[in-house]
Amino acid sequence: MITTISKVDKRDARLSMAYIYVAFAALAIGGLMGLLQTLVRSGRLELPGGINYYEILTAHGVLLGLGLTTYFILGFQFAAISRTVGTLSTKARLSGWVGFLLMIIGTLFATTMILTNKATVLYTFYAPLQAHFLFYLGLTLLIVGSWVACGAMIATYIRWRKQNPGKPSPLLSFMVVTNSLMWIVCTLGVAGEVLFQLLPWSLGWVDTVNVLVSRTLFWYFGHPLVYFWLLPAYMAWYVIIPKIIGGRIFSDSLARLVFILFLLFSIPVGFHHQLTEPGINANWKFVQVILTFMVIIPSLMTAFSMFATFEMFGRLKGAKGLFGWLKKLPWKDARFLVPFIGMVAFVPAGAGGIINASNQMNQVVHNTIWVTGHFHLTVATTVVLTFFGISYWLIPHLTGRVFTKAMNRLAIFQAICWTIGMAIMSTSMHLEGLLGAPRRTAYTTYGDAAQALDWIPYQVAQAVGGSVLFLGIVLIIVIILNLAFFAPKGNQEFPVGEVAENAEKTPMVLENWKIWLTILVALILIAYTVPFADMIQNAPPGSKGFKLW
Ligand code: HAS
Ligand code: CU
Repeated sequence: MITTISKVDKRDARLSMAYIYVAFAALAIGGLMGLLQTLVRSGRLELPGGINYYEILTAHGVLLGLGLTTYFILGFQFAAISRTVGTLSTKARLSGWVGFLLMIIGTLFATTMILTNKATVLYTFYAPLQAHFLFYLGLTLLIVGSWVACGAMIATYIRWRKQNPGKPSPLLSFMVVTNSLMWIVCTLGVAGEVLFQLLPWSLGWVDTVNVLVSRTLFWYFGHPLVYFWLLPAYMAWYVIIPKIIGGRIFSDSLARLVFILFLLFSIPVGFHHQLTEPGINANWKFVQVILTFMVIIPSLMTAFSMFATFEMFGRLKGAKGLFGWLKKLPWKDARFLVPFIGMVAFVPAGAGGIINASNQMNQVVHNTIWVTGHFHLTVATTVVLTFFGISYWLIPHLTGRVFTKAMNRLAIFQAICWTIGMAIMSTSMHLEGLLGAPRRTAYTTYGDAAQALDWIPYQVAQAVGGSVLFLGIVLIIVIILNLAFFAPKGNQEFPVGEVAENAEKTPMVLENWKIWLTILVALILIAYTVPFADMIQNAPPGSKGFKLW
């Protein structure tokens, strides 16, 4: 399939850039909070002005986990849709802006409440911790805004399908639609939690909340959330990296199958975050652990596919031997190198995930800082480095500028800082977690308990890693500002890879949404109906709200 990329439509470019600006603003503020956290936990810093550790921890999680990711992904996905299935219609573009506006109002509500210490409930906003109702209202607007945006993308894809009956859609647009559908189905859970439980409770309309139901609805959303972050990175790995290195996509059908498997298995697995929680029958936890192991398969297929793409490309260039192809890859191009480091990081990151998902081992690591180490490798390294790599061609493409050699060098240095900082920080988090240190905790020596004193050196190491990472944040902001406002004018294409010549024809069944959405709903009902009914029928008395800060 050949996709020609015409010149960028300025109106579509402005829409994507609006999302991307907010993403990097969130990174700048959220990154600073991260630095402060590691310094506090090292025992070397006390926050001034009575600022609370948990307040900045909440700001860090919400701004980076929910803000940076969602805004960047929507901006990238709009660009991907507009470049592959055609310029947005006026209506779709308007929806893109309405979604953006709703999200901005929501983000302002939520951030204001966090920064005024009225919503210090962390990014998972677990009940019975109770935030100001404007925090929950803000989250609702954020979600509704993202639905409007995803709706505009799906509508643009449907327009293409109608104009091209019987043809498989461009791979990138198919991937965007899969991720958007997953997002809409999973956010129904968190929207239900916020609208029917947390909002009425924080407004005082009801006195108590069913804690187990609220957490279950959260994780019904919270796990697919992490794949909503990962899949745009996979889009870049499958479709864009082959073009950047000058190679071909290994298989269009395999890539589509991987995305369908993510759609099916991402959602009915939330219990792997609740394995230690009472009130859920062990058999149902077992069912969801099995489904969790199913969702590892598409990542293993992705690893296979990436190796295949690299090897195919290397051999074409005359590489010999088992690993000769490694020498042929364009190591000096930040648009390749930076996401590649993300891929390498995903090997230990994914292995850690498999440990987490294994019921017995979860008992060892759950609620320890090991888990924090896990998600700084997955989302904050694999995904974020890939997003940086995307930015290095996407922003110049959208702003009509070029990624200069000097910026390329700075980007490589930035990635080295990020890798070193994250390696130090995440490794010490994993090790400290194995020694039993809890996550989500400010500095304390637990009354000089011997075990707690053993943890402190790891926390100092985390502050060292965090400081190197903060340098990385400063550098990425410099690069992004350059690409958005100062780089020389030019023409950067949107790189879309082509499928290898001898590849098979893509079966249309992969694009039959009726089949996949039906299986998805069936899997969700199988995994959740009985335990969910149980949580409501046999609920203990609800809990009143707590403000522990
Ligand atoms: Fe996770 C907790 C299980 C993946 C994010 N995870 C979290 C939390 C976050 C998160 C944010 O089962 C904390 C939530 C909270 O606040 O409480 N996770 C998994 C499993 C996977 C997994 C099984 N997680 C992710 C990804 C995330 C993410 C991706 C973000 C983007 N996770 C868990 C569990 C918990 C958890 C439990 C709860 C823990 C607890 O008790 O609280 C799997 O999807 C991982 C599969 C991945 C692989 C790796 C494949 C490798 C590839 C790279 C190829 C490399 C190449 C280059 C080609 C099997 C694709 C290599 C070149 C060389 C030269 C080497
Ligand atoms: Cu999960």
